[in-house]
Amino acid sequence: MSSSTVNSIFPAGFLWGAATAAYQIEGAAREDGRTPSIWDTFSHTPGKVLGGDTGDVAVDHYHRWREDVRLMADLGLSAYRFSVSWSRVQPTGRGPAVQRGLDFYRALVDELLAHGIRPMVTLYHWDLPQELEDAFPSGSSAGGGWPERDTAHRFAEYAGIVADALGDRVEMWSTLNEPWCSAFLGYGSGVHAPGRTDPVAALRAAHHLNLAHGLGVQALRERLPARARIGVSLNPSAVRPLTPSAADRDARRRIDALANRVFTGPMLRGVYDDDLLADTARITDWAFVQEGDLRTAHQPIDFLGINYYSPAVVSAAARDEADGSGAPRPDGHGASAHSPWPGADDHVSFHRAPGELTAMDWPVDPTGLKDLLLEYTAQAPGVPLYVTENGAAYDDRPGAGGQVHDPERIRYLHGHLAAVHEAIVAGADVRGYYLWSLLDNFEWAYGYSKRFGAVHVDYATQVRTPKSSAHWYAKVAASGELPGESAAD
Ligand code: PNW
Repeated sequence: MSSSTVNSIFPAGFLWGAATAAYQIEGAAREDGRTPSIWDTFSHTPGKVLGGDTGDVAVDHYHRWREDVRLMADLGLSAYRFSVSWSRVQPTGRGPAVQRGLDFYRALVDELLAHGIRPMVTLYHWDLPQELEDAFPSGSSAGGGWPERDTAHRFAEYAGIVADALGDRVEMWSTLNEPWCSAFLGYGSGVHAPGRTDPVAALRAAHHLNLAHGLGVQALRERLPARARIGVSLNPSAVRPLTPSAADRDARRRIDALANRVFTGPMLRGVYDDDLLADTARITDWAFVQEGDLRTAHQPIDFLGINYYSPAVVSAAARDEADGSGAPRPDGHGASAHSPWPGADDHVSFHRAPGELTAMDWPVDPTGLKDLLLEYTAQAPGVPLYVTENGAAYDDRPGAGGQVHDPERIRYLHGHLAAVHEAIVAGADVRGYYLWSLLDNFEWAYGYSKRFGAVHVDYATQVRTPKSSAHWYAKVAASGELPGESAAD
């Protein structure tokens, strides 16, 4: 990427943030009226999460939020993205709200604002109230949840509750985090909650998430003041063909449809593309898409959040070449008993992108981020972009004196921030960056084994220690300038 020794100056007002999600940090899983979400059920099911880890305690943010806001203030962050636990504020997923749950988030927001930190609320970061997963509105025998249309309406009602409670003090609102993961890892490959493995359910879930987004935006618009900014966070796949051959480019097209256009089609353009419908025609006729749904999903949005970690490389299916050997992987990039790619398995093989690997075995390649930012600048003209997640897991261990030295993470962040800057110079309207994550936390199917935090957490004592990357990021945030490469290490 940039091999310059000159500092990259970010636009004035650029937000320097960090991100978290409720289930990954809060703990207090049974306090103040909170009921189980699908992630409580899933993590308590033996064999689903590495080491049998759960979010019961997590990093105890529910009790340590003041300390955590102080940490952010000490690091000079100007923005913080967190999610609301649905079952903490509306335990059954329908009906009246629980005031204590709402009070927690109001107090958190007030504390952030008192420290000059702009909150971004994510309404849904994967923790569906278990009661909604257990409901069977259309008589399905497999379960309810996102494959059921009613869940989208329940989400809109919940969005209204949170808007009523926080709308006077929160300006930035995101409906969903990474609906691809909710639909295809939750109901397709089953490596995320609720752990179902049914390609039809996965596609139904994707549609109802699109519908939920649209209904959610409508519910927010009705209640929020005009200054509110409403958007969504997607994890678009920066997917490349292994070779320029027509066959490999067709594999790329298939994954682009299933990873990206299945959401951006409805949300940004009000359509499901014909090739997506054709590729999945043997699985479903998409009869669950009702008249008007696409119009509902296609709401004007005020920003688009891009979450990015690593690119994907695909080719036409060729079993012996692909690195599909290893154990099932939560990212769907390895052999797995159940695929998160309905209809694509006979056609597509995944390959390792070049580049150093993080502790997730995800290759480091900042160009993917620059490419995505420019691609969505073109696809959503006039819609400001935020990088709502970017970061890396490494095997961080406190050294002598308790300090955590993580030069790999500094290099990762430096490379990706340089990519963001290059995208801005090339015309992308990127308004902010939220590092994933503020704190080490519950990394879903990997439990506490993967540390993404800029701040180290000792899980035995809950002691927080900013890693060297946190101090580095604080300097970048304070100056609004990314040091030239020679100054990165
Ligand atoms: C995102 N994949 O998750 C989430 O938004 C965060 O909650 C999470 O901690 C972070 O990225 C790091 O994993 C993903 O398998 C999980 O492709 C899995 C995948 C992508 C994103």
